[in-house]
Amino acid sequence: MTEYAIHAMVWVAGWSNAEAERAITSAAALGYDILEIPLLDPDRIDVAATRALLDRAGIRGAISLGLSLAGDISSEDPAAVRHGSEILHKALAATRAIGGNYLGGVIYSALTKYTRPATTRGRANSVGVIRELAQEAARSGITIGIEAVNRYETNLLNTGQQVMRYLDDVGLDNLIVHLDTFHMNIEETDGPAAIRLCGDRLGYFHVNENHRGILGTGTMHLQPLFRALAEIGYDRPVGFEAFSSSVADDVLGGMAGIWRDLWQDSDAIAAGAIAAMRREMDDARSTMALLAKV
Ligand code: LER
Ligand code: MN
Repeated sequence: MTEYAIHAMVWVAGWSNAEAERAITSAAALGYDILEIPLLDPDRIDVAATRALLDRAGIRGAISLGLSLAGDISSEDPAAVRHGSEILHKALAATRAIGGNYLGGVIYSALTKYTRPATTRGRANSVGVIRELAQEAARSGITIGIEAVNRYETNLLNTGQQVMRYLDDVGLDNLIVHLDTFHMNIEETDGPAAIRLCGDRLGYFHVNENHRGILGTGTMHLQPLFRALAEIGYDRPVGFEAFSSSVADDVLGGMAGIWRDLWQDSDAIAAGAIAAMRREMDDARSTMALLAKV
């Protein structure tokens, strides 16, 4: 059974206990299985309270983040690499403490617009830190997700193919490719082909409209993407993301360029998204089953 996830910033900008309660109870009430908590600063989470809220709501937490330049593990500056590594290990501890099994996102570089290409030494630094992180994560059964994002949010991994090469270099099996329709729409030559190429290494899939607003109101064609997911037998999480300046915080909102007020009614867009994702996934699986009989 596919698990459906949703990014907490559909409801809240921060993670006070009141914000945690709002996002967790709202996601659970709409039938989501996983709430993805953005944790750019892992010191700012009350893990015990978060875990209690998740347990009470009967859903699981996942942690995602984008590193800042001060913690850029793809840098050649040892202080930045060290700081980034500390952030990631704290985020891993938080993932474990809330009972989660997934830590991912732009954890391999800063989430920012670079003005220079990644360097060989910087990439090697990134691979080294992620290898250590994944080794530790494996001890608690946690999967590490490497999310390909567009050129304005990293200079290191913009496509699924690049992520697969990076994973080959890390060389461990608790890492997966994380794709996102918003970024794929900008960077992939052919979205469904990218999904097929990643195959069973695809482990997390973000669904976004092309403008990151209300699903179904933009130009994103979900059908071919979900058919490709069905074709590869994808049965891992499918997660909804949407960002609006009326909710997003200054930090992640600033990093991801969330300048416009694209929606206000969080519950309504979250309800529409889970219905759309379920419909697309179910239709795609039925179509594949019919085609298999031809
Ligand atoms: C960044 O643009 C992104 O896609 C998100 O998954 C970051 O949390
Ligand atoms: Mn994403």
